[in-house]
Amino acid sequence: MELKRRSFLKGMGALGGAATLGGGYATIALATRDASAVEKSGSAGVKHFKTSCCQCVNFCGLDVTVKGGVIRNISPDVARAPYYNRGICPKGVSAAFHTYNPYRLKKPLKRTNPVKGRDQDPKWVEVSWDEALDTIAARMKKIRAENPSKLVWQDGQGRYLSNTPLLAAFCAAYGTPNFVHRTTLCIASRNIADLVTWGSFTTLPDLEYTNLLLNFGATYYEGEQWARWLDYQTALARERGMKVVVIDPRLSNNAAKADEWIPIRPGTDSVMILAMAKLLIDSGNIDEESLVAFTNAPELVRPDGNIAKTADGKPLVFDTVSNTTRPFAEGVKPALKGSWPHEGATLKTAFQIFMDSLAGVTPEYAEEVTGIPAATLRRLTDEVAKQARIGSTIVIDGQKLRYRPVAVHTFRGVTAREFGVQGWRTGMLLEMLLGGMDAVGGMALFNPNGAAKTLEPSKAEYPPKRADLAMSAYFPYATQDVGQQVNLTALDPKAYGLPYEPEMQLIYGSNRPFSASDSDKQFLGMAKTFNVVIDVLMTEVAWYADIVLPDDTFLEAWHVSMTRWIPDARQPIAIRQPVVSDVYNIGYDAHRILWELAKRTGFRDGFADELNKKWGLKEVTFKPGRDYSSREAVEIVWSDKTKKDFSTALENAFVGRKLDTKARYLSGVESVFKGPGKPKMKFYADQLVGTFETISGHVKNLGAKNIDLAEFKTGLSPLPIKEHAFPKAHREAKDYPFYLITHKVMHRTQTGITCTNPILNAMGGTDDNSVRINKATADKMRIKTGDMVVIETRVGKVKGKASVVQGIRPDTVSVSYHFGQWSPGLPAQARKGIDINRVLELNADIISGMNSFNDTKCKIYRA
Ligand SMILES: Nc1nc2c(c(=O)[nH]1)N[C@H]1C(S)=C(S)[C@@H](COP(=O)(O)OP(=O)(O)OC[C@H]3O[C@@H](n4cnc5c(=O)[nH]c(N)nc54)[C@H](O)[C@@H]3O)O[C@H]1N2
Ligand SMILES: Nc1nc2c(c(=O)[nH]1)N[C@H]1C(S)=C(S)[C@@H](COP(=O)(O)OP(=O)(O)OC[C@H]3O[C@@H](n4cnc5c(=O)[nH]c(N)nc54)[C@H](O)[C@@H]3O)O[C@H]1N2
Ligand code: SF4
Ligand SMILES: [Mo]
Repeated sequence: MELKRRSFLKGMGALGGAATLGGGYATIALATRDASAVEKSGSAGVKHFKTSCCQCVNFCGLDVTVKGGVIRNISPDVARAPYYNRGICPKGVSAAFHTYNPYRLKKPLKRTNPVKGRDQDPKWVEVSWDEALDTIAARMKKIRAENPSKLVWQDGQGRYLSNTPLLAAFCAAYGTPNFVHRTTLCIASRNIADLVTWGSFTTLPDLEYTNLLLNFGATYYEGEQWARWLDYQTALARERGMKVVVIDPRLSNNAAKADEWIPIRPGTDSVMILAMAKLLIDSGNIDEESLVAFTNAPELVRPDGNIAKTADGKPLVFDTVSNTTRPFAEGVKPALKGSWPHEGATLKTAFQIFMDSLAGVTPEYAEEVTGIPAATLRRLTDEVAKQARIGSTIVIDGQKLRYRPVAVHTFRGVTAREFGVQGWRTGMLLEMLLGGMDAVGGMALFNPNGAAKTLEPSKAEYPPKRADLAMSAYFPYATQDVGQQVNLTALDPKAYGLPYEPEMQLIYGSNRPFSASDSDKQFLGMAKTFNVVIDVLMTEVAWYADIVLPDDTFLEAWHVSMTRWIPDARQPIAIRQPVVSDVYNIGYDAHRILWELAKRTGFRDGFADELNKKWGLKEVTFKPGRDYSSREAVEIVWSDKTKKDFSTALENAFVGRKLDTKARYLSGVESVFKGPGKPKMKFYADQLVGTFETISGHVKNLGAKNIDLAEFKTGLSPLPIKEHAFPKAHREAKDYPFYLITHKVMHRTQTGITCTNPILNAMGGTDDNSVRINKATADKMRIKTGDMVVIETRVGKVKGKASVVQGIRPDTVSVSYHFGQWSPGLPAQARKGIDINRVLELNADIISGMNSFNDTKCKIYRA
């Protein structure tokens, strides 16, 4: 039976007031395409479902109460606490409103106005699922016969809903290399800094033992990944006495709760850290033993920047035992500092080059660049040196372990920018100087890998194969795709030497053009392709679609969920399960859409085959010749991965395991990198030098265009240098006096979803965003809270309300993301506020392809 809007809204009202539960619900009849959940819940009984949230990248465990087939309550799953989240946030608590949202898409829609634009009415007509799927499949067939690369897949939230292998298998079976996720809009530069430094990615502070946390703009009280672990663990650690220093141009909630807030000038963290590094080195407060044992800091560098190697490729060090240059083998004691003649050239250790490069980076110079008083930097560095307890060990469970209780931490603060990879490399170098990588209380690393391809020069291919230019000469280490590049390439493929034109985009759970900097330009690119969008709302990307397909929400659908690791536990697998069933009678979910498209386009068996490969399934597998429902697919993956009965999935929604002390501290950098004959962490990222040489060759020999070699040389520097604190937008926009940054707010997630959630919108003050301006600045300009002001950048202008605050640097303004959506298909409440991405400059990070978010400069004036 159809859900009638009036009874639905009545239900919503009652849901808001938990105390008034009762009447009304029995009248809401729920469609039961996949009846399992509703059957289990019964019509009157109360049932609890364990599942995983997917409204942001935290993937928290949820415990959902359903009564009479209606979601009544969402709480944290207490069983997940030892493995990850202790609580959930307001978005998770109110997720029912996402599912029962009257603004959801309910039927497939076809555009009848061929012209795409913000101001163009697409003139939607409802079509049947068969018509929609056949139309899409016909086009996919045609493209596949011509050149399958012309189909570009893009996803955002969608990948997290379904997990990577499902979507990757679809693209592989179809034959397109253009499988593009959103990570360069998110934290690709952080991940890729990790990948080029220690061969895998993600680090967390080892909060159980950390005594000093240096947090560079990570906001686990407002946003952040791992937030529902970090918030609780920092609280515990602070009770123990841990000190927190937050470095952020803005008084974030984290800064407000810290022991110290250091309001740094945006983009200049590298210089702050380099100055601290120099102070530590000059005062002898570094862990020389760890630098020699684990990193390539003692390796000898040739004048051309490459590491000197033996004929069979072994890096050379200077052995202080034999006084000769030789590989780091048993019995060799490498020198950390110094230079030596070798075969007619002078070789310096990588560490010596780093020291030499710091010559001018004094605290006084850093003060000039960062705005942080030199005395503050000296005091902070002294504190770091004292707290790091270099050389100390601690015994835990009978294991004697390196103990360095100082952790450097960031997410997007240092990385969502042009020199994002270098920014986070600087942070890791600081941790390496202290010997804190994988040490107790230091920086915990996830699965370090000394054999990773990212520790070698990139092929930096030219011409590029992919529409997003990933791994090409343009973005040589973009192992996590370049989300914002597809639409830019579509505007002019020849400018990048792409041998074909992207013709069709299949977009699942992403509002890509809206979420990238200089977003109007993104939409120009999108207007050129045939677009199919699978979403739950008429977002901006849907507004530019040719066909829109509705989807079930994460509370209605089966998915294998992404999970999060923490220093002392792993969750190998988690699932989402429907707690209610297809509330709006949509009839299809994304999973079924993919099977239908594979079948109708003619690659269903290939899809099944690729699913087995991408999931690495061995015993329980997908078979050719049939479709699978999403529940069946989840059951297959669960069974093969866990060898446990599916009833345990229904009951727990995840499996977890705790790590013992040995696995936690001795299986990472200790086993992969330590000592003679082992690969080394890249203190000095020599592979970037080789990569630069390859790219220079492509420019000279193959005529690669749009590559400024001087900029690439700075970007691909093997060591972080002070130039990384001066992004292009800061250097060039001289007439724009203010730094413009963005941040997240707790009650909103990205775009879509929460913008239509009535509870979150009703919360006072959170239904709007504003331009945060420092009081001294505002007074000078006679701007008061509530005044309308214009933000003008080199890209464009936007208007918004001013908020005059103390908690931001006088030379900086900040605007929260998530607001100002403009799709006419969204309700008015979702369209309030400032769409800040329209005015942000895009100067992507050369190494990773990361979109720059926090580098723009602007003018501010009263509207
Ligand atoms: N509520 C909520 N939570 C979320 C999300 C959400 O949308 N809403 N999204 C999730 C996702 S996908 C992600 S990737 C994470 C991201 O989580 P965070 O990394 O916490 O990301 P941002 O909100 O981008 O935070 C940027 C912070 O950096 C500061 N900053 C800006 N410029 C600089 C600078 O030059 N130096 C320093 N040191 N700081 C600077 C800003 O003031 C801001 O506090 O959040 C996740 N959690
Ligand atoms: N200025 C500025 N810009 C930013 C940020 C910032 O802090 N400041 N944050 C950046 C970050 S960290 C990220 S990760 C990117 C994210 O950018 P995107 O990859 O574009 O992701 P979202 O905006 O989360 O888009 C998610 C889409 O999925 C849809 N959706 C939600 N649930 C479902 C579902 O169940 N099924 C389907 N099919 N669709 C669903 C939503 O309606 C929405 O359209 O944005 C970035 N943009
Ligand atoms: S932090 Fe993210 S995943 Fe966790 S409950 Fe909130 S929205 Fe859901
Ligand atoms: Mo993100």
